[in-house]
Amino acid sequence: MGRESARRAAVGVLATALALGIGHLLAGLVGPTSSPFVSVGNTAIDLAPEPVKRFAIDWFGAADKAVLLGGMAVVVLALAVLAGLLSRRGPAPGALLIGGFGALGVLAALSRPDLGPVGALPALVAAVVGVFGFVLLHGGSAGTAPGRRRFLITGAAVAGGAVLAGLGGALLSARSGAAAAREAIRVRLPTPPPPPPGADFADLGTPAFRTPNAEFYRVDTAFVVPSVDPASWRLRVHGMVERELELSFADLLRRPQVTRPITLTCVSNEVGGPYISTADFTGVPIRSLLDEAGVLPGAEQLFSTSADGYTAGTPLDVLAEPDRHALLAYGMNGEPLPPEHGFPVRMVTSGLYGYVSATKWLVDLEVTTFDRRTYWEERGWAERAPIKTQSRIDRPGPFEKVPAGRFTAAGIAWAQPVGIERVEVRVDGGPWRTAQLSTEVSGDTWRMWRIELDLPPGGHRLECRATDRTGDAQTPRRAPTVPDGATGWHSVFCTAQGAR
Ligand SMILES: Nc1nc2c(c(=O)[nH]1)N[C@H]1C(S)=C(S)[C@@H](COP(=O)(O)O)O[C@H]1N2
Ligand SMILES: [Mo]
Repeated sequence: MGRESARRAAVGVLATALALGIGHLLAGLVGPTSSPFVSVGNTAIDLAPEPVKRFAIDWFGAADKAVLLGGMAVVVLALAVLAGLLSRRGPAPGALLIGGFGALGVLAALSRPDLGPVGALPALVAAVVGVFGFVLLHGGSAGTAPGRRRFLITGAAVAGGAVLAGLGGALLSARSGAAAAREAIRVRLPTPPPPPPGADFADLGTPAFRTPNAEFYRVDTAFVVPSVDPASWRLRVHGMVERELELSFADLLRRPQVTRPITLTCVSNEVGGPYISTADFTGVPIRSLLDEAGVLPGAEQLFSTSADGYTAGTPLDVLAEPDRHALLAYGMNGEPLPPEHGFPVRMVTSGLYGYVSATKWLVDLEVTTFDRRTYWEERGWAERAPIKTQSRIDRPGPFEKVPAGRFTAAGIAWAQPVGIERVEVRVDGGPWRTAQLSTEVSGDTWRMWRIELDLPPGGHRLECRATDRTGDAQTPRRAPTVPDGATGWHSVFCTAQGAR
């Protein structure tokens, strides 16, 4: 790239950086999700075709947002350079390109369910700053050596301004954020008691019975964690009910408090996958709210909406079951909900995959029929999604080399809400042997298993299968995660080494 081209590319990058910096600064005042980068990121997530989303969840897991952020940064940088390079004669082509993308940013912000028209302001101002900044810098970049020096100084000033504006926006967003409210909040929450002895085989590589909040799996469509202030939080329970309810956070805290250990599971979990965790959730039984509101005949689902516009539908017949544990939770393992797990209030329902039953950053509950379609249903996932009985081998790990002879394999099994009756393991297609189970805490939670094997030297294939408390065995039939959860037996290959 010649010196002139480099300069023009720099003009594109500087104008774009300034635009995004100012947009981020304004978003600090208007609301964190109105930042152009964020609203475009959120729109990209919602518009992404279902297989792309599945790919992102499968391959990047909880890092999927960071990967998207990086990808967007690369695209924006490329466009900014292109805007500069296209503007050989005059600033018009680059200004048009930047203006065009600015307009897309405004449209993205306008389409966000959590943002009103004011939410498009940061993107609008960013677009204007981008276009005018580009034109001005372009004019100033032409000419002779002293002009070049001046350009360097201007460029440094603009870059500095962009960074300062961006940092200012980040600071403002952090201060307005839920994190501060969460620190300040006072909620009576029971300290989780130690799980009963033998509730896990963590020394053998299974997860601990209770998952620490920081290690709890996370799956959601939110590019940045929605920020919900408990002081202004209101929950309406409405639709096909006799009496509409409206609750503040304080109202919720005044209600009888229940704490239950529940194992949450994601429908996107492949056989052997990691999207399963357990916590003590504290909150209010959903059934008590529904009873108070009085569900009208003909109603089918509890349609929940989150602060960022995500929706889910929980079958009312499931929520009406007397033994079903479903909570409006505000506590997790003795702490207020962490921001990433739905602060201040989320749903948790034992026995249903998270996408139909565990709405985070909950703001609205509508009693309705299945005609009302939800975020994931519109993308091809099932209306009803009970958790399928599953088991997983955690030890040995895939292709692990283990000593030949006596070896203890271990893993987990789950069948919420009925619980696990039995886990069996076989080696190299041989006879099934029953594993030893961990102490049962509740049908709502996972159970660990372990079994002592005698492995001759060489390669081996281990398989496991679970049977639930109703006597139903885990099916060997392989099914993909779409539309209502993967099935099949988990198997692991390992190599036993050395003499027995
Ligand atoms: N607001 C909101 N709630 C949501 C989701 C989401 O994308 N947005 N994802 C659901 C899915 S698919 C799952 S599996 C659980 C995961 O909860 P966790 O992230 O606390 O583990 O949250 C559910 N609640
Ligand atoms: Mo999920």
